[in-house]
Amino acid sequence: MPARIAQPDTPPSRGRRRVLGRLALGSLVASQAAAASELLKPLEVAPSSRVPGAPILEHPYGVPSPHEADVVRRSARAWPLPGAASSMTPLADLHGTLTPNGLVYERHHGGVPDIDPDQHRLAIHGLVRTPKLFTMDDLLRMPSESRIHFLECSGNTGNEWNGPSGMPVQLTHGLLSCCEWTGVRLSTLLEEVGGVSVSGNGTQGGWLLAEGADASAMTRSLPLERILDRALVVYAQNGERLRPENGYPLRLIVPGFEGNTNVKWLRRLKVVDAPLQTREETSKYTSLLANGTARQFAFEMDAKSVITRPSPGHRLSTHGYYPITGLAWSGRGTVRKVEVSTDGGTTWRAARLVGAIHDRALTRFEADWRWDGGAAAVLSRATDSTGYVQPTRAELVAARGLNSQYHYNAIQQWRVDASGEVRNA
Ligand SMILES: Nc1nc2c(c(=O)[nH]1)N[C@H]1C(S)=C(S)[C@@H](COP(=O)(O)O)O[C@H]1N2
Ligand SMILES: [Mo]
Repeated sequence: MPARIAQPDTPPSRGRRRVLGRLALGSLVASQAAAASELLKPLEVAPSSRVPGAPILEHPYGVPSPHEADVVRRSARAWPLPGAASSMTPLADLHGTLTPNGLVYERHHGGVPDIDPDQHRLAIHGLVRTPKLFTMDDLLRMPSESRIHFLECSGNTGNEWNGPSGMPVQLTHGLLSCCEWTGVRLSTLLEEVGGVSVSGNGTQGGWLLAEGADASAMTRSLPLERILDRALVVYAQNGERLRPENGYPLRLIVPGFEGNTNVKWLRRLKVVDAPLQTREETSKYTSLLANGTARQFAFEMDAKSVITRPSPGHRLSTHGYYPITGLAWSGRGTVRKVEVSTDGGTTWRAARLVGAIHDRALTRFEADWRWDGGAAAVLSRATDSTGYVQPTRAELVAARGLNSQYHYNAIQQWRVDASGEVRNA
């Protein structure tokens, strides 16, 4: 298990502090008066209209505006092993629910391999009727499916188990992304190898061993019955082929299951009749409970939510209206409801769910708020389609103890002080 996370190696507030006051209605009213008198004379020609713009093809592959240069992945920690690394999604600066490919969080156990798609093969073998090797061309010629799903590392937010870490939302919740994934259904591939022939001696429908072609050869056993109706073997994310760091040319997507089961650089699927007890499901990715027993195969990521604006590092510059916005998700279905509190959890009210609500996908919520200038504490609480309600930290610790870093999904509070400073305290 990785050592506990120390203070971030990047300052908790970003280089360019975002002052949320630009969005405040209070300042809008003041600036509207100035703007109204401005409008009595003809509008100036915009300086950017006086000169030709940059030529086309300056960037054959487009890049963000240089003004957004600090919206990048960051890491909360230095990893002790070569190739082991993670980088986190800048949640506070994103809008809607999809994560741009260049900002999808990364977690590698053995570095990013360089794989030639023409040489890459996917083997499907074990308890199947006709084992087969698939080329990328074979897979691209099969019926495809595109679905929007979140991906969350089971270690996400592990730094809050012992109370507020002081970190900003990127470093507390940024092992979280959401993409439209395109590929072939696992069930279609299993039909292609003639179906599974599991012996059925008490193992309920068989398990699937998935293995990556990276230096860590990430290997997990998955219960077939629970994933067959939604697992995908994907070659594309958000409309383009997978990025190298996200599994190019092929990865497994198991919607709602903890990040590490979504094996990247996928080279092998073996149908077996019982879990293989690999390193990643025994020594790693099990949770030691307070009573000394271990919680193993805790696949689903439980319902969770977090406020992304305002969040630590932001400063509210004027009193008045602020939207409280953030993300909610559940590994067990859809988000049914998000409530927010601005008084530390004493009173709650329903937030709006903005945009389409997809199964096992990030869902954007927004609530209206007037900041009167006093101290406040903003929180969000998700309820999913199973009726499960996101727990408080005290409830979570009572159930799981403090021995494990994994599957932390408690309600997260951000404090706003009288100066408008937002902190994770
Ligand atoms: N082959 C392989 N697959 C892997 C990993 C890895 O190191 N090697 N990391 C896992 C972990 S722990 C997570 S959280 C997700 C991260 O996926 P991402 O880097 O695309 O965000 O991939 C999983 N799949
Ligand atoms: Mo992970």
